Amino acid sequence: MGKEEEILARLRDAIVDLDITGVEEACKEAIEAGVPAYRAVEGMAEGMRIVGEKYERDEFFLAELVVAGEAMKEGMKILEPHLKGDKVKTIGKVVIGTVKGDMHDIGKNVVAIMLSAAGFNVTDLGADVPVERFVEAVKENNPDILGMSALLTTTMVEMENVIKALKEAGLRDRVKVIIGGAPISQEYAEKIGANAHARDAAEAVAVCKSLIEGE
Ligand code: B1M
Repeated sequence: MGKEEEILARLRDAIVDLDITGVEEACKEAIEAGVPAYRAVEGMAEGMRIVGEKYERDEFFLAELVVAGEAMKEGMKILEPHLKGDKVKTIGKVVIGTVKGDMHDIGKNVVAIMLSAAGFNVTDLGADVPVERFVEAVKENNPDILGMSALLTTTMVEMENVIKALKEAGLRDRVKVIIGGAPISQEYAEKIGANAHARDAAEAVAVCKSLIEGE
């Protein structure tokens, strides 16, 4: 196993072991070894996927999900400065948030950081964002793109509610809508009338760039 693979495997395992100090150490080591910060994010995300599987098998409970979430957030604090580019030119404006009823913000944060690094001006509304707040933010900020994240099958329906509310407010034609999160598919995006869907942060950046270019 190469050095990079070894560090990424350690990052993944530290997340699964709920070892916050281990995550921090492996993130620092990744940076020192010249591993691209985004690869380190992916290493942690792989750990989170395994944590989710353990939760489904009743090997982990809510307390473990909370600690795993904290561990990833601590790791992100170390990686974030290395994900940021030194772009001076803004290529577009994005408003992003996790939908109402949904507290999962780690993936949304990764997407927001990667979009900023790519040169987008990002307004992050946070998690548990009500429909009205998304609509208000589109009115106030006049973004090129509205991004919504959902990790729960019970909250993804909120995305459709936001799109309906944008239509009712006469704002739908002013903004492109991209959605993402573990339960979201391309079919779902088409069904609710979103412009696009992305499976991960790297794809979100590519898709947002193409939405801007297609304007
Ligand atoms: Co929760 N949780 N959780 N959880 N949690 C999941 C999502 C779950 C799949 C676990 C499982 O059962 N396997 C399951 C959902 C089942 C379902 O609906 N189908 C679940 C559940 C059930 C719950 C609770 C209901 C548990 C309970 O209370 N009994 C509860 C709900 C709380 C709520 O929101 N109302 C709950 C709570 C939590 C914590 C708060 C403890 C914690 C979140 C901490 C936080 O975010 N601040 C947590 C965690 C950590 C997880 C798992 C383990 C990991 C999620 C994560 O951060 N992944 C998760 C299991 C899993 O996803 N496999 C699980 C890492 C992150 C980098 O990836 O978020 O997928 P992800 O983001 C990716 C892509 O999805 C994509 O790009 C990101 C980066 O590459 N993406 C976008 C995301 N948003 C995008 C937007 C875009 C484009 C791409 O455009 C705008």
